[in-house]
Amino acid sequence: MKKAMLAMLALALGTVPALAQDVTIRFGYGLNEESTQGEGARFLAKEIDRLSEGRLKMDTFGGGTLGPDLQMQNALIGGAQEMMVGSTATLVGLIPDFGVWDVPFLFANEKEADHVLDGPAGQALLETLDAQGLVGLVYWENGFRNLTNSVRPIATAEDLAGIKLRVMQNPVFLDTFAATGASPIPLAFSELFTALEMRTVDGQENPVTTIQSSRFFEVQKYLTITNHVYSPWIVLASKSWWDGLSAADQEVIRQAAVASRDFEREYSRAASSKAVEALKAEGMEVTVMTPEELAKVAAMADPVISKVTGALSPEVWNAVQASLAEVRTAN
Ligand code: TK8
Repeated sequence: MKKAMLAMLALALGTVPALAQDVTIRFGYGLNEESTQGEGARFLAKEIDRLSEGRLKMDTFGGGTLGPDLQMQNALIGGAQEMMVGSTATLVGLIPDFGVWDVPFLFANEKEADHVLDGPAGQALLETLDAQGLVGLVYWENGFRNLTNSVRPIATAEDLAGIKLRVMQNPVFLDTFAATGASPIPLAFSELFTALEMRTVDGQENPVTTIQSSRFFEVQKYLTITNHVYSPWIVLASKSWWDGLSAADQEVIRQAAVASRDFEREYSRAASSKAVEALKAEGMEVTVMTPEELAKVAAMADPVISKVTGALSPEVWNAVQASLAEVRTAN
């Protein structure tokens, strides 16, 4: 009421351009509020508020309350929800080339991940989302994934045999773990804790920060450090909603998203360095898989990796390889 009157007054006086209407953004994410996703979401909301001087308001919804990643993606495409952060892995059904981030052992460290994701290779992939009704803004960090299970310590490649392992709803993860002799079962993240608790599955794989914030230590005894793949998260907007925003508002959101990316990665890395000790303190038994055993896992997965990379658009794969070569020679 007050704002509308101010707007009319401003128009009548001709002193300032018409005040744009207030916009409320519903931003959903799958992990709980204590997670790195939660920290990143709160930062993004504040930054959007600050940069728009209160004109754009972002409400954050954690714990999958707006639905699992796949459902939110569809809500964004249909224009029923404005924004989200989630795994790139669940975008593969929409755009197979996003499977490039799921290639096991693609990145050796965070520096390589940042360089490739934020460089031309990662940005070109973001642009392919437009044609699918989504706007890809930035990549956040979920992190290098590690294994947990409730059956036995997994120290060797052979130890994976027969472990009922929850994987993301993504063919690369399914095929990779099937190749190692595990029994992969695709499941939405929102159903994972219960599935572990009920022992519908024996184990799962996620970065240590996510294992900690999701309290998987309550239902999983064994943690194996494998760092088998780096998982980015992706901040998405609904394209139909985005197209209705002013260029100035789009710019505010883009800027805030970039700031949130830098913040969230830093936060995630600090949290990650403390997570293993915290998980031990919670009673988890930690095994570090040796490079020799990891090489065996990689060899088992090799036919899958070749199949996956062979099915990618050559431009995407070549751009990723070029970017990796760049960051590796820069050292
Ligand atoms: C959270 C998921 C999660 C991912 C998974 O919504 O599904 O295991 O690692 O972070 O995006």
